[in-house]
Amino acid sequence: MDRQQLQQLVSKTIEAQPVTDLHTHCYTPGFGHAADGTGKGLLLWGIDELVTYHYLVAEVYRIVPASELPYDKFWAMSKTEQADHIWKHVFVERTPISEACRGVLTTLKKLGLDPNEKTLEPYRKWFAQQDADSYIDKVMQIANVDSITMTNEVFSDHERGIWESNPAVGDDPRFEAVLRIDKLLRDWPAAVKCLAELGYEVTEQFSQQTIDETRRFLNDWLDRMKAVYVAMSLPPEFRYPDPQNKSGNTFIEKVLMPTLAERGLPWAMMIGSRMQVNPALKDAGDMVGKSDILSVVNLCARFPDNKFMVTMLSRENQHELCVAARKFGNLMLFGCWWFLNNPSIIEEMTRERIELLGTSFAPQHSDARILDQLIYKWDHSRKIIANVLVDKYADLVDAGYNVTADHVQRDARLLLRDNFRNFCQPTPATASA
Ligand code: RAT
Ligand code: ZN
Repeated sequence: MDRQQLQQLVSKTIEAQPVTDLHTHCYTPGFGHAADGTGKGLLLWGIDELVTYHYLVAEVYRIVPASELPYDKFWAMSKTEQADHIWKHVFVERTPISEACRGVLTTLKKLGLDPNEKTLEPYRKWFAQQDADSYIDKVMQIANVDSITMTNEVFSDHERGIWESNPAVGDDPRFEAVLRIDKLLRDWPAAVKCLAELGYEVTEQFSQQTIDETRRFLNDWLDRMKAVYVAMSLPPEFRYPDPQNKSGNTFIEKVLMPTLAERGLPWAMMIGSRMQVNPALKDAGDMVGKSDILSVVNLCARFPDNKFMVTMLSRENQHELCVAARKFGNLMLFGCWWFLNNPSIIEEMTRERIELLGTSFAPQHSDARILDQLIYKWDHSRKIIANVLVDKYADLVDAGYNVTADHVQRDARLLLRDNFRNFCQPTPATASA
């Protein structure tokens, strides 16, 4: 097969392979949605949401600084006013060349709209005609995503209330749930307060009763959500074991690990987010810090019956993290998270991971906060993954190996869908050192 044939085969195969998106912030319509008039819907979609994505809020503040538009004034504006402000300054008066801007353009184009409009009105008219439920099908079809994994924040009173009043809210075959529990490690006293209010007999000291009750809380919510894994975003300072955080160590050892081992479910750790360095920017105010890979190694070694899905936010951590994954079969690397979700870095990380791990990782997740973003996040990433694979297959051809369409198909299936799905199957792991 020559390079041009390879290029065609790989692009076609990667485009055609349905993706199981393992981490998003999109929700079933039962959680309420952007156009339902309540202002509280969790499923965000449409042009005003796309343009006010927090990545773009950060970008507009590089152009119109807070000295010209104080943050509180921006947040007091309606969603449409915020979107108009961002569209004018970031998309019309400047060239929309950043990855987050380009994403909006790709999305509009793939929806059949012209991305050159000077105002948002024509888009608003188009989106107003869509119905949330069938729009999900449309977006999934364009993005070729076969399953959307939610992020279900058990410590959000609003979201918990929805699960409690409508236990079937997660029952939509297009979506899977994930139990998100940052507070249990990031702020144990606040988590204890919340659990106590919910009727669990817990105290800040880890008595056997607190251990049992916290496990009961996790099991109750894993059952209720039918969650496919448990997730946390953790700071760069996260350590295991952590001499400064005894309750954190105990929570991991006595609560989280045994609960998940018993159920055969992974713990997804997203490590390296330094929260709120500029709180005035709200969701756009977080940043990145370098993390400690040895802590992940310690977890994988000490808990061979547990499974760990890990992504790190710092580019500098990626190589060492790949090496760690070579040592432990119970460690699955995933995605190019947040500030890494840019073409140059996706390419670099995907090459590095293939070179060190073959096809045994999950190269990407969308992190879509707004449903329509599935379209661009996957369009952009698929192209990069395909290009990297073409180079890698070309190297095999140079080595005299016969690369066939079956090889490409098998690899596409593993990378975009089955590595994640298989890893989440409720079976215990056994780390191989
Ligand atoms: O990428 C993002 O949108 C971040 O704000 C976070 O959602 C992050 O991905 C997370 O899940 O904490
Ligand atoms: Zn996320």
